Amino acid sequence: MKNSFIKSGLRSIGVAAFSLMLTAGFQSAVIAKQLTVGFAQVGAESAWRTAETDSIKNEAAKRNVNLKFSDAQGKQENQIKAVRGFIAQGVDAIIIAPVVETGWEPVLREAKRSKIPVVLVDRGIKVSDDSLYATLIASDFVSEGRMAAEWLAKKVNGKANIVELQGTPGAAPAIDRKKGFEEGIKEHPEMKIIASQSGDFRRSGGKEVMEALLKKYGNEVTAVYAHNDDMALGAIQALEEAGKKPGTDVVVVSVDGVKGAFEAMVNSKLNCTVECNPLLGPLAFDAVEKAKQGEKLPKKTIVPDKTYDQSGAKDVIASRQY
Ligand code: GYE
Repeated sequence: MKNSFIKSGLRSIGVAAFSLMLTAGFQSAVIAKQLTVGFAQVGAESAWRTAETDSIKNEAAKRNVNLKFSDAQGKQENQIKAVRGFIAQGVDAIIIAPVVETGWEPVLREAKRSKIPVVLVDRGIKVSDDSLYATLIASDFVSEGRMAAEWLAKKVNGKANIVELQGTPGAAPAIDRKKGFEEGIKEHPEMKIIASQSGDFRRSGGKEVMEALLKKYGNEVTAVYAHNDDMALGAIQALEEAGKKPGTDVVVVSVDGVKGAFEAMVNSKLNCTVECNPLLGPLAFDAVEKAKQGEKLPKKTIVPDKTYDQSGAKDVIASRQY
């Protein structure tokens, strides 16, 4: 009697232990399920962009995510095609760095219908229904433009003839960095934008536009505001080739804070850069994981920025990660 009681007790403990093992095994299988994530990248127009791509790729590898990478070569139609491809493959989530702000509704609706969460990185979009994406992780570009304007205003004592080198037409950072800068110089009536053209966020674009504008305006130009460092570096080259001393004869300010900008500040050719952090991989995959778990995310996470100029460049250049 006693014996059979103990036996049945042991049996039920055994059953309980076995079922516990099964649940634990099942749970770890669920946790370990490898995520497949599509990343629709803009292209490789700038050092910033390459740093962002590396950050996303490295973080995917760290988290054992199967990453499907697509380079749209600067064209929205390629990005849309890539996103449609990701949907057709049934990926678990999609990360998009949208080339331009508009034109996203149809493809995002397709992703939503397929229940694939979309995480936007670095550039915002304009849609009437913000449930079409889970979250946006980006800098505040208006504030970057304002910070560049404020720094320049101090440097030139509120007086300058400025050449503005814009980013890609229709891209959020081009629109907002222009807006913020214009707001920032408004209270300085003697700060004027004498010419404003797109250099497409590329070094070659910055150089070509600057060459043409120098031919047209010559010595009138006293400052350059570039929407990114690559264009500023191109403009610096054009200024030097025209026999000018960038950083001295013409004040140059830009946005991003890439290594090349710090080198140019150490060499006194670039005056100031407003940092825009491209290392978005960890935040992007945190968002992907949360969205997959059904967590509600804030519509926007703002990455903080900081202004750097020649005075501090030497001290921090070695510690810059991109
Ligand atoms: O500033 C620029 C670029 O979208 C914030 O894109 C990004 C911008 C960055 O290529 O260099």
